[in-house]
Amino acid sequence: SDFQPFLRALPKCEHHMHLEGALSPEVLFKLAAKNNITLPQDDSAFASPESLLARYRRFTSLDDFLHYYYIGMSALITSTDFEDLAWDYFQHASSDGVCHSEVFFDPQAHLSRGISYETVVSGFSRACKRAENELGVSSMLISCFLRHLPAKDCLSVFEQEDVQKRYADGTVQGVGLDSSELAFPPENFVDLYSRAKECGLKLTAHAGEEAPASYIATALKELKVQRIDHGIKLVEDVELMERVAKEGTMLTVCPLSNVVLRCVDTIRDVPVRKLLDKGVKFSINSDDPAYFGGYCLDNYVAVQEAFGLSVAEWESIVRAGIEGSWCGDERKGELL
Ligand code: ES4
Ligand code: ZN
Repeated sequence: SDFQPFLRALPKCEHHMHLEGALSPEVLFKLAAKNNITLPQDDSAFASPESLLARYRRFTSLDDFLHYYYIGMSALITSTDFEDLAWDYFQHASSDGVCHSEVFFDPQAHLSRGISYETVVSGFSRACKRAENELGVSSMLISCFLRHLPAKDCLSVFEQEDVQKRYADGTVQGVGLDSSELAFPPENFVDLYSRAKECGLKLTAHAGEEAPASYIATALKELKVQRIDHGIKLVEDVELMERVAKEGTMLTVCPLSNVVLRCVDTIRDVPVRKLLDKGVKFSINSDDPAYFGGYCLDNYVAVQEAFGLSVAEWESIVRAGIEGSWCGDERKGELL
């Protein structure tokens, strides 16, 4: 049956989307030419946008993807580059029927290339305002810290004056933790998260994407996160799953990402049915749409094709996504 129009019309919220992950090979090549950035010449994947896209279809792991992701974003230089990238995403989101989107960005991946925090945030925040005004899509910016870097470096970026200024003025409202997972457990970031909590920021972390359920338990207990990004390994620990269900903590699940990065074999292996049956709240998200071959609605359609959910089940998923959003109650009321 053709559920696509029904799924498009649902008032969807997205909670797990990396703005740098909206950079398509085509835009990457254009920006590299404009900004005089040389792409790696020893990797034939960078011969053309087409060959790069073909390479994206053959990712073997999270780390294999991250290698290309960090090279890709090296073409982003000016605040307009960041604005255009985010605006491109918001247009896709809007045409997918996304009403509210809480979006990640990776400050350290730009600071390390000599791009200032203000350049990145001013560009992204202009796109957020434009999305609100022209598309009616509300949004929130969440700064992610790179867990493969030393925790003390993450903390010093967090404490930077220009970074603190954008938390204080409400332009950036949350903190996340991303990048390579297995070798970099959440307990390394206790100091960062306790400072972020003191500052009144929203807290989330990638956990249980490829690492075991124990990383989810630690993120909840030690980092005191309010959400878990991915969290698909939760089903390996039934007791923890029951606790997460009882506490109403939302997982931000990314089905196409999990398949492309080989965290699961097929969409059918994303634990949608188990989460529904145990009453664990989750939303469905695109993660890095330009790399994983689909925006938000593509992920909804893929879940429907694999699981054949009922209208009532879809309505409860979307309602959980609205309730689990970090927008104010007034905005939630408009979405419900
Ligand atoms: C990411 Cl899928 C995923 N996992 C961890 N870190 C990331 N950064 C961008 N996408
Ligand atoms: Zn992610």
